[in-house]
Amino acid sequence: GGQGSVGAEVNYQIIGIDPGAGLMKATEKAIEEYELKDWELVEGSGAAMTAALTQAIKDKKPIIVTGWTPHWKFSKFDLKYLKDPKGVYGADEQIHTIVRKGLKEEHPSAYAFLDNFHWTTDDMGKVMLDIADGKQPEEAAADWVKANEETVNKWVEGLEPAEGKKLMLAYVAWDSEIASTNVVKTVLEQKLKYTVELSQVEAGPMWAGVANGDADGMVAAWLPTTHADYYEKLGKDLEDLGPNLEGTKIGLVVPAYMEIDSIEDLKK
Ligand code: PBE
Repeated sequence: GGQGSVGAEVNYQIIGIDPGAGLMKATEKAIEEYELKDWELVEGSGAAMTAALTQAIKDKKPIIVTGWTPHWKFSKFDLKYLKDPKGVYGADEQIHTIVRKGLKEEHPSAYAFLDNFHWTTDDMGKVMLDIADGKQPEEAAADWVKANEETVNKWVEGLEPAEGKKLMLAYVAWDSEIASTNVVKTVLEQKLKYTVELSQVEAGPMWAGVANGDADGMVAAWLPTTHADYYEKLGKDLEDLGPNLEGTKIGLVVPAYMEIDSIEDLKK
């Protein structure tokens, strides 16, 4: 540490998100492994993190946040991940779709669609950006579905409509998952005639809710690393339908104008 160091400039604070996020656990581990003794990981939410980032960039001030890809912040701002030579944040991973046991038998159309659901970081990015620009999540999702009719129709090809049967999807208020969960809800409702309720919870209850059958499914499982502990504990009580998106990343993110490049630079 010391005066003039990046630590002093940002009050030795890393702006975090909700405590249940895998990204928070990884950051606690990074603080330990890089021996960032004076540093504090500030708990908050995805929304509080992006608000702090937006303000800092407006003021051209330094800031360090816990960040992830896909996320609209990379389209709005010039940002960089700090290098992680110790590999604490893991390599690229995938977002998986997870459903409760028994869904296949009870709701075969929903199950088949959820199994088919697969899109790209650009697709998700489009929905996220619309929401960041002020569209309601349902509206952004409906617009994406409308603009991507061909892709969507492939997901539901040959499936029987469910005529009002109810489903519950769990999610956490991470911008990426607000986007994906709303798209999945829209497709289930528009194309397969389900009535879908969304349950916004913390990461632990999201995983537990699908495992105990309170929720029918979720599209927010970051594996194999970020949610490894949840999967280890609950994986046997769930059905993993595999990746719905490839090419994610998590880590520490800073504005490009900051003169640091690596997590190791935080020690100076
Ligand atoms: N995230 C976004 C989550 C998964 C989705 C990276 C903030 C997490 O850290 O658990």
